[in-house]
Amino acid sequence: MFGLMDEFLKNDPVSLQKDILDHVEYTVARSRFSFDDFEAYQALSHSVRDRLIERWHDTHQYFKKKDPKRLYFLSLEFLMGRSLSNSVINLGIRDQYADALNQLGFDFEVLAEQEGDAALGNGGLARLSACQMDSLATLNYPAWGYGLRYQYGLFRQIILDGFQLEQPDYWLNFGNPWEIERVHVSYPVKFYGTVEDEGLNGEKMKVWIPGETVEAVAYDNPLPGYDTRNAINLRLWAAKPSGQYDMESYNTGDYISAVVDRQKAETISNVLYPDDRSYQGKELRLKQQYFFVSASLQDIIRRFKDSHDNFDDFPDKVALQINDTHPSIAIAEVMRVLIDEEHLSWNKAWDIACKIFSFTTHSVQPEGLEKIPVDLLGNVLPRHLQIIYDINYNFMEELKKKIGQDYDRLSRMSIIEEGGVKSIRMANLSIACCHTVNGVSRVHLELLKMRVFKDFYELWPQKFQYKTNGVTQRRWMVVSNPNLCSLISKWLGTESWIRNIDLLAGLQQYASDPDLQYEWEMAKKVNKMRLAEYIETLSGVKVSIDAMFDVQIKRIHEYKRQLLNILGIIHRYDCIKNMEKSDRRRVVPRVCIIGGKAAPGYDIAKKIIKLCHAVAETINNDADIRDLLKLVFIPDYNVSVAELVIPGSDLSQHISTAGHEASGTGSMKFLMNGCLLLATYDGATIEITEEIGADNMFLFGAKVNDVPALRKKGAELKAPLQFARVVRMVRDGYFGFKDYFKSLCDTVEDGKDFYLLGYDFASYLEAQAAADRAFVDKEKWTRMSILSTAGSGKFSSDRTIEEYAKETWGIEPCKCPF
Ligand code: 26Q
Repeated sequence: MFGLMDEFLKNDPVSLQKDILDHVEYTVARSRFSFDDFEAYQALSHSVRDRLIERWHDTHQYFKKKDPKRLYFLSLEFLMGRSLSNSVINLGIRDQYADALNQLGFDFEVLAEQEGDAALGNGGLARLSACQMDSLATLNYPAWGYGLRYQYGLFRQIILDGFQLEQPDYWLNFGNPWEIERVHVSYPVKFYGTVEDEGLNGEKMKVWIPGETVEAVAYDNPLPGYDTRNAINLRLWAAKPSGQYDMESYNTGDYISAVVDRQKAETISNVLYPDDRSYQGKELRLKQQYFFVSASLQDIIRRFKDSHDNFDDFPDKVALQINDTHPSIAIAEVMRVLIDEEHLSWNKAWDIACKIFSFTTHSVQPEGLEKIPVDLLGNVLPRHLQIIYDINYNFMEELKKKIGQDYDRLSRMSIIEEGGVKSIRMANLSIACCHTVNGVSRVHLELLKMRVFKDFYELWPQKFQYKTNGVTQRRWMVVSNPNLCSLISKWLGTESWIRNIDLLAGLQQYASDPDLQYEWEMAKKVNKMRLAEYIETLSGVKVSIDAMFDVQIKRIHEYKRQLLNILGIIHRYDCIKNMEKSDRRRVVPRVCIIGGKAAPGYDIAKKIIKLCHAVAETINNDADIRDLLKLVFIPDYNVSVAELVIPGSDLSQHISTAGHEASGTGSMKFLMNGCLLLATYDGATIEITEEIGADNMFLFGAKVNDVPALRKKGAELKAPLQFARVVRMVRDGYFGFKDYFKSLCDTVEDGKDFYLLGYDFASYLEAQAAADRAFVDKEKWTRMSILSTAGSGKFSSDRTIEEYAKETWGIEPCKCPF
């Protein structure tokens, strides 16, 4: 199988050039004597893709031969961003391509900028899936990702007069060289219809007679590991009209409407739902969930049956990971397939389901948990509803044996929620079946145990675990911050940290070394210049790179408290305005940078964006303030914007109300890049503090366990005067739009301030003042920065994936020989 080794594509500059030019001519269909940057990018990508496909084929043949237990990672969202740079770095051929392109008169970096982002996800959860896929490939795990190939990714954010507008992200417009359409890998997915009782060999059987069939077609996205031959697959499904026609409507002559109806099938994979955790019970969303789950399971079972004929072996060969509850209909689908199609007994099927599924939850609020109205589920997936009822019946019987007739607790734990709209609680279904329920940070698990899933924890304590999130250093350091990386490799004397991140700890011993400090500051300066140019092109605001770049980039949400940040900026502005001119010399200049999208239906979040622009308008145009303070909003925040902004930041803010951020992963990216954190004790920040020491961060605010008591105090909890003053400035129309901002100001009034902005304000300002003091002491700041990078090792997704592999999935590496 590997005898063809010497026929592999060659990677010397001459072969690469020939390859690129051939793609210009035959793939892009342009003349090799005349093509622009975009065409060059297309040809280049196809050339890289050829190399990817080679490894991907070998990996899959090898997996087939070895037949290890495989992990199937089911997620409705993957936020992959761009692929070019990441691919050539992981394949180890970036420099060769850069040389080849140079000789053709092109710059690799310029071509890489031509690529659009694949934004098939919302935020943290989706980018986490992408980081974990990179680690799975790099660590040689036999894993597959499964998801949906949306035609429209997360909306594009346009800012008009400071207001957010959403525009569709038709990302496939110019083709996507990173995917391989597999027209022959397709499965029918069924919806609607009825369930009938039938007798088979004297046994009663349920038969689902569906009302609609849609075809799922596979699009494969090869994902290369770093420094390995392994390349794994992310298989995304697209909906196509089914090959099975409704002959009747054709024959009755209604040809046009029959074709139009068939075409409607495609809407299933059309558009990604923006993250609105309270937006539930939509039919299309349920169809998306089932569509990708059904196709993936058909694919997984077909692969299993290729080499096995007994389902007893299934749990030894298959681990299914459910990324949040979004794919949890898979549990009912596995039961349906095993019972109705494979004719296993209920008990056998349930035993298998309980052994193969594991579940990770990413939320902290019980009200954020997914519910599907029974009527909706019964209509779209009638057989699944029956199965869920049966699962619940068995679960309730088992529970009664353990806890007796405690009806309150039984009804809290039931998979079925009675009441106004009778619904299926997808989290309860997931916990009832999965062998493991993982939280995403240590404190998140505590919250799950003590609050969100308390009843379940008491019943099955052993199911509940946590795996602190991590991010991949390949993308978040090597791709996005090459200056810093070459510096690190030089000082460590090795590049091995790219695969073994614990080696970064070796930087600690040099943290005070003046030579490293100098080089470290220079690397930061270059990144700040790049960011400053970007800001100027975007917003016309000129910023000084001597100022502290203070950044908060993430989805806009009340609990993430961008409003606290903006109110802090208003306070800073107000202080400068009221200072004697001579005192202004002591002010540490700041460039405050905010970026993020608000869910289209989330009013308050949209007002926060507008307030940011209104405040920026006032401050940036106040001649009195000059370079002492600037505020810029970066529009259309996405993965590639993050890659540019993070390396150029000095300070980053992670200031959620304690107990609300399950983990947070942005903080880890900043940490790796030597940006200091200004943060609350929430999510993974608590663990970051343990790794790098509280004195290397700026921490503030109420702790997780303080929050419930503080909330109880209500209006008794008086916000400090400084807070009242800045809120009053907004209320009184200092920044205009007085009426529009009223409801936003109302959310932080005494007694209504659910996210405790008023309570945390004073300590927030203190933390900011500490950051100012540290920044003017360059030696101290740079040492803190080096120690941040040096202490970031724990937050690599490589560590997270090793833990999942050993403790949850039970999979072993399967390394394809070179
Ligand atoms: C639900 C119903 C309908 C439509 C959309 C949704 C939906 C979509 C996305 C609900 C939630 C999400 C995303 C959640 C998310 O990103 N959570 C974040 O996960 C990160 C990775 O674990 C954590 O670091 C963050 O703390 C957590 O907020």
